[in-house]
Amino acid sequence: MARILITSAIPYINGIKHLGNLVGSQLPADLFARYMRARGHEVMFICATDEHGTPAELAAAKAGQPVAEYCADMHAVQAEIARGFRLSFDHFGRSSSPRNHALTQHFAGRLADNGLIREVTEQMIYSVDDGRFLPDRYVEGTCPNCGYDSARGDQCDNCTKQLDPTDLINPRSTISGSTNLELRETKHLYLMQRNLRDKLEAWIDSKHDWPLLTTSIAKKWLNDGDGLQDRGITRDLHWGIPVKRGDQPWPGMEGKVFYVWFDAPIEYIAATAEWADANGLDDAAWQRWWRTDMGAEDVTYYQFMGKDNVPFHTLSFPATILGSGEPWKLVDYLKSFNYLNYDGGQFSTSRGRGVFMDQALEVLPSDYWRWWLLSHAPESSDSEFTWENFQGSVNKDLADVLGNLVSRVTKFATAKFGAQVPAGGSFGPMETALIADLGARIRTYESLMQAMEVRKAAAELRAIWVIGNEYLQAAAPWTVVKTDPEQAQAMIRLALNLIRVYAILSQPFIPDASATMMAAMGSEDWTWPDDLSAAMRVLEPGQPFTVPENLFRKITDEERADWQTRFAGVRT
Ligand code: B3M
Ligand code: ZN
Repeated sequence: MARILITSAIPYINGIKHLGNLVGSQLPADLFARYMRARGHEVMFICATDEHGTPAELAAAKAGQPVAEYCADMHAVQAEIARGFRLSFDHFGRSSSPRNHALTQHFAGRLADNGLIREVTEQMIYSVDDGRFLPDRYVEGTCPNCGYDSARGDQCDNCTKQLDPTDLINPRSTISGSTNLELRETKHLYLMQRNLRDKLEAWIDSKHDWPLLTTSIAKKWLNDGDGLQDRGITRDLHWGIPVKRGDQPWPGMEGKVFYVWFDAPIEYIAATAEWADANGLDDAAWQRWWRTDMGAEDVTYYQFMGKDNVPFHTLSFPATILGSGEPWKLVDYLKSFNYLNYDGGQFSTSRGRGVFMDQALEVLPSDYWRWWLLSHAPESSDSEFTWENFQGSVNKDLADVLGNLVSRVTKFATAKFGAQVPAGGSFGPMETALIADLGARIRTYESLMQAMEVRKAAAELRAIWVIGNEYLQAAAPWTVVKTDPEQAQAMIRLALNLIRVYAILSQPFIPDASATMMAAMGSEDWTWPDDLSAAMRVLEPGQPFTVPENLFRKITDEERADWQTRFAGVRT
């Protein structure tokens, strides 16, 4: 039994995430966590909300709420939706937790002790009327590049140029609209990542089994000159983790907070501590996942994220960890994803384009979405959600292939032999051949799941369902029963066992349907079919079973058209 630590990139607190966000981190991480648990490993699966930074403050202001209250509410909303999608986090934490405050301040203190922090005095925009500095999105003005008059301090939405607040022409405060702005000197802390370049490079080079998408992004940032700049890790904001050196004040940094990207990845660790707290456990309980001097040397750590987050996880966060000089666990395997597009364009949170997690669950149960998203995960390239494709996958894979097999077998068996596993006959050459074929496919499925080849694993699982249907088609117990009822009983006994095995194999993808299938077979034995021949005999003659409710329904053309229209517009 191995020990597996899994983290998903932590979603920003401001608003409900869309399906593209879901498939880029939380959902594949859940797939992997479920699979690893099913194989009997000890798993710690961590996620959280990312609650700091200007987006959180601005969203709270828009909602007319104090930011702490807004974050608490939105955390509850996101946690509820995560449950709706059956995301099986061991803990869904909050980056604003006391644990993250303490750990973030601890890391900053260690980095300073190790000579890796320098103080930089710079000119920033200060709003006299608002009585505060205006970092990032707190200032708007005319883009120096294209003349667009509502460019934001960090970027122009019109021409996409990256900006500094001081680049804007005719700047104004987004808080008050005030133009009574001036440049004032302010001091910030910079993490001297450049000093850690060699260490980071050696570490990345040692990761021979990382996917190309991950290493190419890491290398690009490492070598671009641009990438490994020393990085400002503080901001003049109210909401965030106060700048402290460990538990000591940091002279000259009063009233400032750490930059959101400094504290967000530390929340992976903090959320594990929150997990221990929530379960009444001591510090050793979470440290054995994170501290190699406390038992984490035999932990394998997997991270899941969208490609835009890779630089922060291959360079910035490791720089924090390595720079601390303490024995914290570094990531062993980083699985990153491309983007999922929506119906001929991009998903967009700011424009409300696409299907958002709450809306998806209003339309159909989570298994439908899980199956489509995972079987179309944007791995080697971007992929696209279309309603036609979604309808096709659901109707074919889930309803025609899997759902149909379950309903056909259980209904026929009940009608002909009653609601118990029939006892007659014994497995013949066809059954033996199916077991051999299935066994080989399960081994392939296992290696794809282990390698986090999400799409290929889904395709293999589908193939596993298909060969069950092909067997039934060829064996035709509904015909055989007329001439050789004993043999037909053996076939049905095999098919009922097959349903149970499918429940186990499919559970990481479609947990609700799997639970329904297992319950219908009257079993609670989720043992992974290492020995398939034995697994196909677990349901013994006389074992009662039931006909489950229709596992999956088909999506009609009318519904598809309706949803297409409904989600084409802008979410309000
Ligand atoms: N919240 C960005 C995102 O949701 C950011 C990830 C943080 S991971 C530590 O894509
Ligand atoms: Zn512009």
